[in-house]
Amino acid sequence: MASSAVKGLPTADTHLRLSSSKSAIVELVKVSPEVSAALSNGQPVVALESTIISHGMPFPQNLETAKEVEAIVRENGAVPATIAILDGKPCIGLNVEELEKLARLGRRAQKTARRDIAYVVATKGNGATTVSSTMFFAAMVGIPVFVTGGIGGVHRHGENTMDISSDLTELGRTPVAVISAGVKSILDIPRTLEYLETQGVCVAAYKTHEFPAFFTERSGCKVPCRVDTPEDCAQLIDVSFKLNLGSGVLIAVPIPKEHSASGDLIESAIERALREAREKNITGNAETPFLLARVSELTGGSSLASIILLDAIYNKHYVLCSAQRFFLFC
Ligand code: PSU
Ligand code: MN
Repeated sequence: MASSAVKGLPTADTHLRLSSSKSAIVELVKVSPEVSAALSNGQPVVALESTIISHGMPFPQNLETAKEVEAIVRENGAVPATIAILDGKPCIGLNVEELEKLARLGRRAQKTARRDIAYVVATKGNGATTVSSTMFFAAMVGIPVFVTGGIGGVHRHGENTMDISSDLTELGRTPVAVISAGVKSILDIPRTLEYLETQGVCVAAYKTHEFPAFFTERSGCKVPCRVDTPEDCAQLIDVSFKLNLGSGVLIAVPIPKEHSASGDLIESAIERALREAREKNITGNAETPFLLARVSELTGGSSLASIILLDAIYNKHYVLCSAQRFFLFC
């Protein structure tokens, strides 16, 4: 033991021993037989998050949507791996019973970002993974592509509150490609893009130069990279990983024009929901679920409908082809 070690504190040696060995990690997580087989056979696997299931919409739409998204992944020749923590066990790939358990738990499942993972596992809780924790687990087992709806970002007034989603730092530190419909305008999109730049994240938009705002194609913010085909996406992801940049790639795919809900209606609902959140002092990780639920109420469910539709559509059109082709390509 080094003589300078402070009594009672771990030394570099003990730290090494305490940090998880590979086999300890494998024991902590459960990879479904289907996902495990696909990974060892080099078949394409697409990771999916679970906060959208627990907190994004009510039962039973959440279960229907989750199943529908998995079916789209399969139709496109890949194996879906929905990720969640059930009874303290991080599960990579859920079977139908597990998916239903999570859908029925709804908000009783804990919204689990990177910072919450250890606690949910240690207390044998049920955790729905956000983008950050889903990326973490996807990278752990070697899933390079992850498809989701909206990612977290810098909140409006984030320059004062410091409320910046850990999704953004995760994108800076974890080599997974996240395919997303962008960032909702409940957040501060220009600052979100600035923050991603600081984190060194490659941000590309599909068939556009503009970063999409989830419900609408346009946010008014330009991105430096434009990709026009699934092959472009695959190439970008492949090069980023081969260069060992260590960071993720964000590919934003706008909602198709014909399906985007009325931008004006949703925008005004967002403004109102934001005011209400301020008045009720709803902050921190409670803010996004509050805003999403309120916007859904204020728009008579049309934003919920749009979320469901979006999950069903954006994958089908482009994204899963890119995930699939990525594997064919490499
Ligand atoms: N944005 C959405 N829908 C969502 C989320 C964000 O439009 O469901 C979820 C995602 O799981 C995302 C998380 O990773 O919320 C971000 O939460 P926070 O801002 O607390 O980091
Ligand atoms: Mn937050």
